[in-house]
Amino acid sequence: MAKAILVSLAVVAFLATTSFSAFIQLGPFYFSDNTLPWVEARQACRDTNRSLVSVDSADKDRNLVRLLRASGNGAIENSTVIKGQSWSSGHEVAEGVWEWDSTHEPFFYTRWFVGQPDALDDINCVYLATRGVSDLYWRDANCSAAMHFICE
Ligand SMILES: [Ca+2]
Repeated sequence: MAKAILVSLAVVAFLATTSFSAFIQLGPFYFSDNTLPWVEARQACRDTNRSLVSVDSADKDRNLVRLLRASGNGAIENSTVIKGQSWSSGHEVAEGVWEWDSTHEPFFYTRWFVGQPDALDDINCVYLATRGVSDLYWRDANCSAAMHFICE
């Protein structure tokens, strides 16, 4: 009995520490099927030799929005590949100092949603908002929140 419980615990521990992310590809971008906190999402991208997406230029931003709109009858929310709010590699290295983790570049290009980012100590990671008219505008959230994510 005790042995069976130990084996069960070992299986649960294995499942808890291993990500089984599946992705749908659209152009150079890979959209996760599952949700993870930011650090785990970053690792899930690394596990496939990719990085969390860095929206570090207007061209890349436009391409991402264009591809998603095309896959969703003109609306990102209708896209068949993006499942919801999605982590990017953007995060704060110090309060008010934003960086693309994948490239370690500061934010030169930005497309924050109105009123964003929140200037809060525990809100330090950037996600791309898909709901309503958000159109992948950037918002910051607590990095421990489980969200979908985009690798490249
Ligand atoms: Ca913050």
